Formats: sequence, C-alpha cells, structure tokens
Amino acid sequence: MTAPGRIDDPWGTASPTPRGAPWPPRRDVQLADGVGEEDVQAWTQTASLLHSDGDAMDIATIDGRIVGVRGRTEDRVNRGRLGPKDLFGWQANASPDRLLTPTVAGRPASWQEAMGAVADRCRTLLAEYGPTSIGFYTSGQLFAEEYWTLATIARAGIGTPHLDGNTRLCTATAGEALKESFGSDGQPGSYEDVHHCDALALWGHNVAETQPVLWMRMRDRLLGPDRPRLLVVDPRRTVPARVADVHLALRPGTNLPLLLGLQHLLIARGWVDRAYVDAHTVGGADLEAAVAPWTPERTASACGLTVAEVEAAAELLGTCEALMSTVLQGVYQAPQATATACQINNVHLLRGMLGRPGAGLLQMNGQPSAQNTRETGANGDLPGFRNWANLDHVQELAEVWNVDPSVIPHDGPPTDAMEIFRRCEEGSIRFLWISATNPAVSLPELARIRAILGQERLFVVAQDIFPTETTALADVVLPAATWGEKTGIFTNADRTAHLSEQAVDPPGEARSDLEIFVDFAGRMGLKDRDGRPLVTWREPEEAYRAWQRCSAGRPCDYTAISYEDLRGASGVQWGGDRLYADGRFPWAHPDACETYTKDLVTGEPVGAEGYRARNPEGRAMLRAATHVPPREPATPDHPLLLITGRTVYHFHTRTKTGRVPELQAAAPDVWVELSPADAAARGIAEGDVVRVTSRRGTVEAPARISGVREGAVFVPFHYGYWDAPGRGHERAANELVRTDWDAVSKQPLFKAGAVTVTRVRAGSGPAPAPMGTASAPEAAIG
Ligand SMILES: Nc1nc2c(c(=O)[nH]1)N[C@H]1C(S)=C(S)[C@@H](COP(=O)(O)OP(=O)(O)OC[C@H]3O[C@@H](n4cnc5c(=O)[nH]c(N)nc54)[C@H](O)[C@@H]3O)O[C@H]1N2
Ligand SMILES: Nc1nc2c(c(=O)[nH]1)N[C@H]1C(S)=C(S)[C@@H](COP(=O)(O)OP(=O)(O)OC[C@H]3O[C@@H](n4cnc5c(=O)[nH]c(N)nc54)[C@H](O)[C@@H]3O)O[C@H]1N2
Ligand SMILES: [Mo]
Repeated sequence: MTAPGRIDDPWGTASPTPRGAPWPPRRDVQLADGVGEEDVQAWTQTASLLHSDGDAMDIATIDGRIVGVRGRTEDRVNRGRLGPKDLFGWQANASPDRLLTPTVAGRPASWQEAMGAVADRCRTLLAEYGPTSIGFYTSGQLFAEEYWTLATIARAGIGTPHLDGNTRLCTATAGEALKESFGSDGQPGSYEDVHHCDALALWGHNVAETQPVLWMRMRDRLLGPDRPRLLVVDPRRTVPARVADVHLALRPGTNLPLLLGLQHLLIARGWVDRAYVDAHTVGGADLEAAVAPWTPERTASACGLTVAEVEAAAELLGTCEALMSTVLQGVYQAPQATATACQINNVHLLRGMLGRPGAGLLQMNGQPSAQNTRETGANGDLPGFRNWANLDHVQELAEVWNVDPSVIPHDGPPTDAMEIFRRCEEGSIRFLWISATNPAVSLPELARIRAILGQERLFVVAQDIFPTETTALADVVLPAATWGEKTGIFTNADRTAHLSEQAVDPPGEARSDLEIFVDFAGRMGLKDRDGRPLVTWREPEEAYRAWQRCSAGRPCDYTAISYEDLRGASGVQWGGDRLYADGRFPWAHPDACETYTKDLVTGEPVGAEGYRARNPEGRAMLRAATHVPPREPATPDHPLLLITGRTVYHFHTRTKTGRVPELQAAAPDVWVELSPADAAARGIAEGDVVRVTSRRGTVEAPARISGVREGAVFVPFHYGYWDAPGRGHERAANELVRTDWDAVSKQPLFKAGAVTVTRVRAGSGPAPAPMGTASAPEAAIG
C-alpha cells in the first residue's frame, strides 16, 4: 500500500483550535493500492478496535473484501481523524494464516466435535468437582453482547466466580479507583473537555502513541491561540512531554509520593475549593493528615525530582480554572496503583474540578471494549456495576436472569485473573476457556504462565483469530470471526458507544464469539429457574436488548441507546456529556454503590456497615493513603528499574499489527531503551545488542539510547515468539516481569521491578525502534 506518510507522521495535519471552539473535521482515508473511493461498493459503519478511543470509521468493501477505511467526520470522537493503526490495521483480517477451522489436540476438527469436546469436559468436571473447577479468562476486545452472554453463562448458568477479563491487566485500576472515590465505575469526564480546559495533566499516559486521535485533539488546543498549560508525569520524554510546560520525569514507581506532595502543596497554598469540599465530599480530615508529612523537599527526594519541579506542578494544578486529567498505565501498572489513581481523583475533588466543561477527569481505558467488560461483569464484578456484597443487587440480577439468587456466586468478590491463574497452577481450576487474549505473552513471568497452561490436568480452550503463543498450548482451539466480520457495540473511554457492523463474511469456518458462546450455552443445557433456556438470544441485537434490560436503572443505563440510534451520524454517550454535575454523586449512596470500598494500602474490604457510617448520604470520597516502599527496589545486583509499554505502531502481542506490512516495518523487532548516562556507564552505543536480566528471565535486544530517565530501562512488550520461531525465550518483556499486583485492584505491576543490563556485542546499525516517538534517539531530540 502507498502513503507511508501517516506512518512517518502518525498525527497528520494540525487544525489549531481556540478554547471553546468546535473541533474542525478532517477526513482521513486509507484504501488499498489502486483503489479509489469511487471504486468502493459499500461502506459499513464501525469504530477502531485497536485502542480505547473509539475512532469512528467506515469499512470499504469490494466484492466482499475489505479494501480500506475512512474516518467519520460527523462522529463526536474523532471528527474523521484516524491514527496509524486505524488506517492500516484492517489488512490483518485477510492474513493468510487466520485460524479457519477448530482443532482438538492439534488436529483439525468439525465445530460439532470441538464444541462437543469442550462441553463434555465442562460437564464432567462440574459433576466431579463442581463449578469452582471451571474458569473463564476473556478480553477487552470483544463486543458488549459477547461479554454479556459469557457473564450470563458463567455467573447464572455454571455458577462459577472464576470469570475475569484481561481488563485486570489493563483497566482494573481505573474501575477500582472510580468506585473507591465516586461509588461506581464510569468516566466522569468527556473528550469535549479538551476544548474547554485551561490546564491538562497526563498522568502516566503516553497519549500521542496510545490514543493518537485524542492527542490530535489535545495538540490542536496546544497549538491554538490560548493553549492550556500542560503537565506530563512520565519517566520518558514522550511526544507530549517535549511540549509540556512541566514535565516530571519522576523515578519509576514514585507516583504516590508525588501525588501526596502535590496535595500537600494544594492545601498549604490554599488552592482548595472549600465550598465544594465541604458540601460534596467526605474524608477530608484523614486526607489532610496523610499528606501533611509530604513537604516539597521530602516529595522531591522520594521522586528523584527537584523542589522547583514539584512546586511548578502544584502551581499549574492549583491555579487553573478548568483542569482536565487523564490517567493510564504509568499509574495503573505501577506500585500502589489504586491508591495513586484515587489521589488524582482527590485533586479534582479538592479543586472542585468535576462535572462542568473543561473540568474533566478520565481514568482512561486502554482496550477498545474494556469499558464493556466491566459494565457487563465479565471482569470480576457483577453486571451493571452491581455490588456483589449487596443482597438487593444480587436479587435484581437473579430477576434479570430468572435464576435463584443462590446460583450467582456472591459470598466473596468474583475471582481476579491473577488468582484464576494461581488456581490453575495449584489444580483447583481444571478448565480454562481463554477468549481474545494471549496470556502466554501478556501476563507477567512467562516461564510460569507457560508451565501453567502446559499442564496435563488443565483443559485449555483458546478462542482466537490467529495461531498464537497461547493457542499453541491449548487443548481445543476455536477460530473466531472478528471486527468487520461480526456485529456488536462497544464503548470508548468517554462512555461513547459505537455500533460495529458486519462488512464481510468470516474466513473459513470461523464463527463470531457470540455464536460460539450461545452454542456452548445450548450444549450445556443451561436453564433458568422455570426450566427455560437461560440464554434466550442468538442474534447480536437480541443479546443487546437483553443487556439493555440488565443495565436499566444503573449508571451504565443503555435503555435509551438502540442499534438504530447508533446507526446515526455519531456514537452516543451513556450518562450524558459528563457525570457528577452540581457535585451530586448518586452512585456513592450506600444502597447504590458498586463497592463498599477497600483500604487503599492493604485492599481489605471496609464492609457495608463501615461504608454506611463513613458515607451515609453518598458523597464523593476523598481517600487517604500512605506510601509503602517498593517490593523490588533497585539493588547493586539489579540497579536499573524496568518499565514496559507500547509504541504507536503496534497493538499488544502484535497478532494483528505484526501482520500489517506498514506497521510491522515501522517497528520490526524488540529493543531496549536506555538513558545516555546509563548507556555510557556500560559502554553501550546505539544499536549494540544488550542483555536485560531480572530475577525471572532475560531479554536480548539492540539498545536505543533515548530520552528515558536515568536509572530506568524501557522494553516494549509487543514482541513474543509467533513470528520468531527458534528465538528461545529471550524476546518478550514479560520474561522479565515478576508476579505481583496492586493490593486493591489486583492489577499486575508491569511497570515495576529491577534489572541489570550488560553489553553483549556490537550491533548492525541503529536499534529497530521508531524514530519519531517516545523512543526517538536522544541525540535526535537533544
Ligand atoms: N499504539 C498502541 N496503542 C494502544 C495500545 C497498544 O498496544 N499500542 N494498547 C491500548 C491499551 S490496551 C492500553 S492499556 C493503552 C495504554 O496506554 P498508555 O498507558 O499510554 O501506554 P504505556 O506505554 O503502557 O504506558 C504509558 C507510560 O507510562 C510511563 N511510565 C512507566 N512507569 C511509570 C511510573 O512509574 N510513573 C509514571 N507516571 N509513568 C510511568 C511509560 O514511560 C509510558 O510512557 O494503550 C491503548 N492504545
Ligand atoms: N509487560 C507488559 N505486559 C502487559 C502490558 C504492559 O504494558 N507491559 N499491558 C497489559 C495490558 S494493558 C493489556 S490490555 C494486555 C493485552 O494483552 P492481550 O490481550 O494478551 O493482547 P492481545 O495481543 O491484544 O491479545 C488479544 C488476542 O485476541 C485475538 N483476537 C483479536 N480479535 C479477536 C476477536 O474478535 N475474537 C477473538 N476470539 N479473538 C480475537 C488476537 O489475535 C490476540 O491473540 O497486556 C498486558 N500486558
Ligand atoms: Mo490495556
């Protein structure tokens, strides 16, 4: 395909925009070589499934083949703009190595045989060991209808608590922090806030690479006549960091001390909206006590910053009139994740920065449909943001499903993914059905994950669209249809739902995930309390209607959003523009809340009584936390801190983007980012092959000398083994990452841990890392 322009220039032409003005449209189009827009026979409405932005687009088809995409200029999310993965990613659908037929024990099988084997094993285990021998590990990349069906099967049919999504690795902390501060999940802010804010804070969020279209929006404000001041908190010199008013390149893992210190200054300098705090929050006294010791000097020293930097950040936050914050993995995958994310909520509460234009808070999502995994309760929560510890909520669900409440496991929290894998390891879970996720590359400590999935006694079902490191370890592999080949809705990070319609037939015998789950429910004979089928739907829209009924009266109420509405010009937000206007927090009321909250340090549940005593009327909760030292600090043996993450060109374990020539060529292999000082100290030059070793494993790759903070090492986690047979196990970042998680959200710590780096040999030219992103050579950006 031509037009590598948008590979070299991921963000395209800017449209500088003044405060309060609408964002001008820009129509981005990418078609296969030789195809013009006039050749396209049909355009089918959808949105991007390669990040959480929800960039709306139409799929172009000719003779039943996808030939390109164009952005939808009428859509509120992107006004026609598309990022590099949006523009080029569709090519993966037609890869020659799609999974086309089910396999059982590695041999091709009919659907009848494969699903028969899955249902037989499930039934046998249920009879022998009961529902807790059955586990499901799903995704943030399916459609709402599919998660809802899976949640129905697991919770109301099989009755197992062991259902979670890879959202545990992704946005468990976002959901948890929203619950801990506001009583329920749900993003308070709106993308529109970018156009109204006068200060923008990016907390551990490399937005330019991970939500390029949202960055285009921010960049247009930053290039406009009355730009907001920009704060970036990230140990790397990301593209936003290079244009920030204040860039805090803090020592990795020190987010919580920073936030405690910033709140200390907000309070000490009187930058607090006392009227808002008094009228709408609880917990202020505890918070003041917790931040009191965090003087600027102590904070600066804990974070490896200067006092002036800490003060400049506090001044930016304290003197603006409309603050917008976004938070992502630099917080969620780092130590004390939930405690930190709650402190960012505190900043917005202290400053009265919620529920009005420009005062926007987004505890970001990462995956395209992570929001729906959480809403439908496929994530280790109950559907509709219901509280497992509130019997009334369980009763409501029992009515929705027409089952006895005792069927729905609720004597403890639903099992988180880390615990699901532990139970597989020790043998109490004997059946694990993995859908649309690749844990053999994306979970921490891969040697352990390979050992778990490789056990004889564990029956593994893997439902994917490509052969992966995980399908290679599965007993049964089910070929799925994906985006463009099936229909369903998904919801982005500012609560905007889009309908993604089927444009082409699935390849071979591949079936939609919905069809597969519905088939399983039928084979298992799952029934409601009147003996009728539990899953009463087959088609996506029927599934959606059932989900709408379940969502009624809850924060994520979809009853007013129909498929027909979503076929209109733009995606539609649930909950309106912004949540929590006028300082009202209805979902924090003890009868409505999704959680009775937890202790932010230990994760210990507070319980219904404790919650009611603390927050009887349902106000926002200012949450206090104390800092605890990291569990794996740098030591003389392992003197550098490891951070892992992403580049703009690849998606996760690269099963899709690695099969797209333009994207693969832009970042063809793994690299290791080092600061100039750390490289010099080890005699390492750009492109030299280095060895990164942690207490778990090793990665060998060429070095990029980049703008990462001294003392930190960055490794992208995109590179597994499917396209590198014979490469040993020294390529994937998760060989290095240890098994550890946040006590409150149970999200693993992918941005923590100590490593050592040594030079192996000279390289052959520069590292295979992108040149125009956070990974740019330090020499080039100066
Ligand atoms: N191109 C692309 N886009 C994607 C994805 C993708 O794979 N590729 N995946 C999607 C998904 S699922 C997700 S979850 C999002 C993730 O989106 P992001 O969170 O933006 O991406 P990451 O690269 O994981 O991490 C963000 C930043 O955290 C910084 N960081 C590391 N340690 C710390 C720390 O201790 N404190 C602070 N403040 N910052 C730290 C890193 O330097 C990094 O720049 O992206 C989504 N969009
Ligand atoms: N070291 C490190 N590890 C990380 C992270 C990090 O920053 N650092 N980030 C974490 C985060 S935030 C995330 S979200 C995870 C992502 O981790 P994964 O979910 O494991 O990553 P993906 O490569 O997106 O895997 C999705 C799988 O679903 C398949 N698939 C795609 N579409 C469909 C479909 O429609 N149906 C079915 N059945 N299958 C489909 C894809 O081929 C792919 O194999 O990784 C986590 N792991
Ligand atoms: Mo994610």
